[in-house]
Amino acid sequence: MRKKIVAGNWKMNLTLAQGEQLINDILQAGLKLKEGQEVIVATPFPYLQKAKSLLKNYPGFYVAAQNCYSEKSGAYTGEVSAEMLQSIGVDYVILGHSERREYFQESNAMLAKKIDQALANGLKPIFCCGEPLEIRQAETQNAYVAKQLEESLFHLTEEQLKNVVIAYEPIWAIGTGLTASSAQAQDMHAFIRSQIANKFGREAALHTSILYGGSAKPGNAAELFASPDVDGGLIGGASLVAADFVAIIEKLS
Ligand code: 3PY
Repeated sequence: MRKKIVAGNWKMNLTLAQGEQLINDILQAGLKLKEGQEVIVATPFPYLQKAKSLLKNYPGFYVAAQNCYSEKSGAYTGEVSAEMLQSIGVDYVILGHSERREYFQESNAMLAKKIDQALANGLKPIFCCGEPLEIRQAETQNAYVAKQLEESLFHLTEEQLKNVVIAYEPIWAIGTGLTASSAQAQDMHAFIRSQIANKFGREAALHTSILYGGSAKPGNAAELFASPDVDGGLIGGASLVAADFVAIIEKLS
């Protein structure tokens, strides 16, 4: 009913030749995606077109950017607009990754504008949310994530929300080797779904894919993906190794 997705977030890694090799190695594995399953590679900007051309004959495989700017166009040196991404055939865009929130001061309000730009240009946002360690320790993660959803997504219409994928990424599990337990992930995913249901209705909530991100790897993917509200993963480090990424994709049910 809702899409099951594994998305690889390459972050700022690999040369073009290495990226091309990685995609070819993934394709070599001959994965047979089931109906409703998708694989996404989120490459650095300069490789998007190449990635798209390598994947274009493979149904179920898509390309994502890792960011776009919050304005339509203009004097914003160094930025990349959603329209530019659309013009080279990009399908998805990751928005609000915790690294962007932390190192580039992206606020919930700015992310709302980025979401609008992405949707207005036919890109599907993968909207990241998640709490830092001190919030988890204070057990206030639900309120923290609810605010992120409210301030960046809840201005959308139900129709627009259909094109949004949510990724829950507990910050304490990103690049740290720590992973949320499948129970912690399921609890938060169910909470996110309940928030969407309250705002947009039950149907919309049931159709929204919610991915888990944060040190997901072949060894824990099956357990994470088995939870009823976990619809796949946004994969960091393990997406840079073809065998690991393929093994994670194979855990999708
Ligand atoms: C991680 O797993 O480290 C990620 O940041 C995925 O986006």
